[in-house]
Amino acid sequence: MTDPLYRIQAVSKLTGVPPATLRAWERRYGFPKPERTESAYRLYSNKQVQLIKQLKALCQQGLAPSEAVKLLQKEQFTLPNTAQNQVKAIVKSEQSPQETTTNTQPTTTSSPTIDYEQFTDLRNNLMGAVHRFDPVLLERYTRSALLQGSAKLIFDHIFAPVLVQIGQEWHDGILSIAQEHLATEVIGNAIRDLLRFVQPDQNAKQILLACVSGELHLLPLYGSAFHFIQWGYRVVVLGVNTPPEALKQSVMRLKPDAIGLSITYPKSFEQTRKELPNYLQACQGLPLIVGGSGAEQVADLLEDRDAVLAFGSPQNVKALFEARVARGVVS
Ligand code: B12
Repeated sequence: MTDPLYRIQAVSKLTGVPPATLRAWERRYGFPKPERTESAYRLYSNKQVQLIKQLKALCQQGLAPSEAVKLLQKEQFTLPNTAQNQVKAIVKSEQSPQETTTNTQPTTTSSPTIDYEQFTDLRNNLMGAVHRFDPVLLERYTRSALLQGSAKLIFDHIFAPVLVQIGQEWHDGILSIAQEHLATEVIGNAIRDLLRFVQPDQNAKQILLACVSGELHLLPLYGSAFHFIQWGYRVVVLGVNTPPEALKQSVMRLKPDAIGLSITYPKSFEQTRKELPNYLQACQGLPLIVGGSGAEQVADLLEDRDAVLAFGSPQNVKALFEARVARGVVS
């Protein structure tokens, strides 16, 4: 157990559960089992306080304490290594001083006092709900995630790592298509809400974001949307699988200030390469930025085309992008 901090009275105050009930849960179900001081006082960790809050909430919704304890114990599985590493990488990038200097909006700035352990619990709970294929629990944990901090923080620390893990488990045959779809739908709705809430006002510059034809990886596009919002842009997300013709119509109609294309792993890179001139044409001289883990596959076609390849640190990409936007429409 990490950082045992709270005596039973403090836990009772924090959770609203009387000390007698906490002792009874421990006696009957061994859950949660606090450490003891030398003089045998109970000492609870942050994580245990969160578990007690969840146990209380489940009981209030009508579950017997024994059932609620079983449910919570089931959900305390650890993340596979790959996902854990990704979570760490994302947390690290969020904490790096370089990254924080790119924050231009107070609404999306991270705070040094964030309790990351709390996010681990939430991620595990969300994964538990997906494994159980329980839409009600999934919805509930998704909603509680929305209360955890700024939009970018929630996306980077909770929703993105969970969806990456879900994608990974789907790729590995652990999760079914139905489980993946349910999670993408519920968490996707929450991400779209977050994007709406943190958009700058109508006077801000606008960027149109789309995935190339045959590209179904939407999460990276959402990730890029949070970057653009941080940089002060309003984003319009066209979504996955957007052919050049559809982009062209949207550009003509919406008259954005810039266009962003996302490439992760489309159905055929050959098709993407073939269509790239049409995408460039669809932009009608407006600034184009191309990103995503598959963007390098078309990098050679972007040379001398006055388009930005999103490669390197966010600061670097931001500087390149702003320089291109400053040049405006080029024929
Ligand atoms: C989630 C996922 C899925 C989900 C997608 C859900 C969704 N709605 O997005 C599902 C399960 C549906 C899926 C399906 C497939 N997937 Co998949 N998927 C993944 C997974 C696990 C995570 C990708 C992700 O979302 N990362 C999170 C985001 C936030 O990452 P990001 O790229 O870092 O995004 C940032 C930057 O790239 C940048 N960025 C992105 N776009 C843009 C755009 C602009 C303009 C800018 C400036 C920046 C920018 O900003 C973002 C935020 O910082 C990866 C494996 C992995 N662990 O990475 C495989 C992975 C990408 N998938 C893969 C494959 C092969 C597929 C399938 C083709 C499999 C199949 N046989 O059917 C299908 C179909 C996809 C298709 N045709 O498009 C492969 C690709 C292989 C490769 N060589 O690259 C991977 C790598 C898995 C693997 N190891 O084989 N997948």
